Order: sequence, then C-alpha cells, then structure tokens
Amino acid sequence: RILELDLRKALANEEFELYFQPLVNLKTGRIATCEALLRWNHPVRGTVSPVDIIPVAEEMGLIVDLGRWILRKACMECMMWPEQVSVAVNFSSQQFHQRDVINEVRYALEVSGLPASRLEIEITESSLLRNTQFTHDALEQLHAEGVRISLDDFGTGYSSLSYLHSFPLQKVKIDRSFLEGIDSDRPLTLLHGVARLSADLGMAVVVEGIETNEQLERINSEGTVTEGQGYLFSRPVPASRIRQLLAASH
Ligand code: G
Ligand code: G
Ligand code: NA
Ligand code: MN
Repeated sequence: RILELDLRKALANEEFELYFQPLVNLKTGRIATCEALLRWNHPVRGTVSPVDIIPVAEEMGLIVDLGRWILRKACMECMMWPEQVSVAVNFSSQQFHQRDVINEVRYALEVSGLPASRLEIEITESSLLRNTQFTHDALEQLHAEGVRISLDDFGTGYSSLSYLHSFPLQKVKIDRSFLEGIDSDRPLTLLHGVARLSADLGMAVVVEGIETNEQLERINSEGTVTEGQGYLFSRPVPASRIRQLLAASH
C-alpha cells in the first residue's frame, strides 16, 4: 500500500506525469480529443497506476491538490495542440464536493489561456450518485461556463437511464465491457441500443476499448457512434508523443 507521505512528496517533487490517449472522430479519422491519464514515476516502484493512486489520494484528502495539478497541467498541454483538439480530464467525485470547483476550473482556464470549449470533464456514473443535488448544481455551472461534461464508463454503474437527461451531459463514453464477445457473431444489440439512445438525446457517443479493425467496422455499421478510443488508435502515451500524433493527424 502506498504511503501517504510518498504521495505528498510526489506532488511536491513533480513525480507525476500526464499521459494522453486520443479519442478519434470516426467520420474524419482525426483526433478530436485527448484524455489525460495520470501516471506516477515512483523512484523505487516504477510506474504506479492511477487505480492505486486516486483512491488513496481521496482518502487522505490530497485529491483536491492533485486534481488541481492534473487540471492545470492538462489545460497547459492542450494549448500546445491544434486548436480543434480538446482535452478530457477525469474528475473524482470528491472534487465536486469542494465548494469552489467552479473557481478551480476557471482558474485553470485562465492561467493556461485555454478556451472553456476545449475542456471536457469526465465523470463516472458513481460520482453522479453521490451527493446528487450538489453534483448537479456544480455540473450546471460548469456547463454554463462552456465546459463539456462527459459521462465516463457508461453502463458499468448503477445509475438509471434517467441520469442521461437529468444531468447536463454532452458526451457519453460507452464502457469497453460492451465490446466483450464482439468477436463472436453475437450482434452488438446492447451497444447499439445505448448509442442510439444517447444520440437521440443529443449527446456525442464514444465507444471505449476498441482494439481491432473488426470491432471498429461493427461499431461503424450503425453510424450512431461519433468517436472511438482504444489501443487500435493508440495506447495512452507521453505528452511528447501525443504532440507527434496530433501533428500527423492534423
Ligand atoms: O490509465 P489507466 O488505464 O491506468 O487508468 C485507470 C483508471 O484511472 C481509469 O478509470 C481512469 O479514469 C482513472 N484515472 C486516470 N487518470 C485519472 C485522473 O487524472 N483523475 C482521476 N480521477 N482518475 C484518473
Ligand atoms: O476509466 P477510464 O475510461 O478513464 O479508463 C481509461 C483507461 O482504459 C486507459 O487509461 C487505458 O489504460 C485503458 N484502455 C484504453 N484503451 C483500451 C483498450 O483498447 N483496451 C483496454 N483493455 N484498455 C484500454
Ligand atoms: Na476516463
Ligand atoms: Mn472510461
């Protein structure tokens, strides 16, 4: 288990790094958005996964400071990209519990110079379930600010479909578990159903975890999915590499 002290030191010592993974527009084949994914280059343990970092940071109350670092870093990196490209930043539910989440976002945009329209905030279904009214109000404010809200890992939580229209969401990311069994002949009924529903509600639809061309073809067959993300396009890569990919894509 990661020592709390280690995590605090890591933030001070700049041991964290952001990797980026592209979300590709399936019509144009171009990178539309890059998702920031946290990595920790631990001096002894090597690369530590966010799965091991985020829950500990939440427990020890470091998520606000860490979240602030991630958000600013991501916005600053996005400024280096072609202006049609957005950055997506994962928010933990606890980041919505701080009263000044709006100011955090405003400040990150201000210091980086990034327009709000180029920032996407990814939230999970489970964070919508916690402190619903509070989260709802925060999301409304962020939306009013011009930031896009994206529902991550959709279909893995316990939220009802009514969440899709009771929160201001502009994008739905269908979890990669919907692709399980896709290599058999089983029709993608569930995936296409969820995609259609989201599209009918006016949201952009992303399918996560696309690994093969066969999967991509079957996803494209209905034309409702707007963006794809997965190893087929690119694994999460360091900032320097994503700049190269963007230069080649734009
Ligand atoms: O990149 P990787 O597959 O290791 O990410 C694992 C999980 O950690 C994913 O669910 C991802 O959303 C989450 N995660 C990655 N980076 C961040 C981050 O910056 N903030 C939060 N809250 N979660 C993150
Ligand atoms: O929970 P979230 O969607 O934020 O998790 C994103 C993580 O999913 C990435 O950090 C990456 O490690 C993982 N991921 C991205 N694309 C693929 C893929 O095509 N296959 C698999 N198995 N994992 C992926
Ligand atoms: Na995400
Ligand atoms: Mn996801």
